[in-house]
Amino acid sequence: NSSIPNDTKLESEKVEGRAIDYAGSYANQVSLDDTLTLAFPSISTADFQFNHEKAADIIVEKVAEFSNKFENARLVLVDLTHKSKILALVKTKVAEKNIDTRKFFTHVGDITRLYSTGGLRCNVIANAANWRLKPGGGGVNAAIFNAAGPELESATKEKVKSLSPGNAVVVPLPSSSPLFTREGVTHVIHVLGPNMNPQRPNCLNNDYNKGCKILQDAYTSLFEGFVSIVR
Ligand code: AR6
Repeated sequence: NSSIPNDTKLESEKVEGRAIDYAGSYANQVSLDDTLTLAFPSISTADFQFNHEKAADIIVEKVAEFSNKFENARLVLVDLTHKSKILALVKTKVAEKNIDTRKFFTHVGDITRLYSTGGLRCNVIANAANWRLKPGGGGVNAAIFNAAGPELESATKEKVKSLSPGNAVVVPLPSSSPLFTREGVTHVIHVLGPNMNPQRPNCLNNDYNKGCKILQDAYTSLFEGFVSIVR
C-alpha cells in the first residue's frame, strides 16, 4: 500500500465508500423490491396559490383513504426545502391520524433526483401540470419535463392532449428517458389542480367550495392512477 500515491489512496477510499453506499441502497431496494413508490408534490400550493391549510387537510384525508388500498406500495409527499410549510402542516396533521408510516411519509428533495441524490427509489412521480400538458412554465412541471427529456413530451402527447382541473393522466416513461435510466422512474402521472392565481387560466377567484372539491378530485385521480400501476 505504501507504493500507492496519496491522492490515489484517497480516490480508492472514496470509491470504496461509494460502493458501500450503493450496496446499502441496493440491499434496501431488494428488501423493498415490490414496494412501488409514488412521490408527489403538493398540487396547486405554489404557482396556483391554493391555501396551504386547506390543501394539507385534503392531502391527509386522501392519503388516509388510499393507503388502505394497497399492500406493497407507499406514497411520499415531496418538497424542495426543510422550510416547506406544506410538509410541516401535513406532518402535524398526519400524526393525529392512524396512518402507517411505511405507507406514507414526507421527504425533502428534488423530485427529479430522489434516487441519485437521496437514495429513495420512486418508480412513479406525479407532476403538478398545466392544462395543455406543456413543458416549461415553472415549478415542478418545468423540472420534470427538463429532467425527462423530449421523451416525456411525446409520450404525453400520445396519451392525451389536455387535462381539465381535478384530473390526472398516467404516462409510461420510455426507457430512453434520463429520468428512467438515472432515477428508475417508470411512470409520470400528470395532475391538474385547482387554480387560484388570476394570472393563470381557469382561476377560481377564491371559490374554495369549488377549489376544495377539485383538489380532492385531483388527488383521487392521482392515487387511482397509481393504484392502476400497482395492480
Ligand atoms: N421537486 C419537488 N418539489 C418541487 C419541485 C421539485 N423540483 N419544484 C417545485 N416543487 P408548482 P402548482 C414544489 O408551482 O402550484 C407550473 O408552471 C413546490 O414547492 O410547481 O400546482 C405548471 O405549468 C410546491 O410545493 O405547482 C402550472 O401552470 C409544489 O411543488 C402551475 O405551475 C407545487 O408547486 C401549477 O402550479
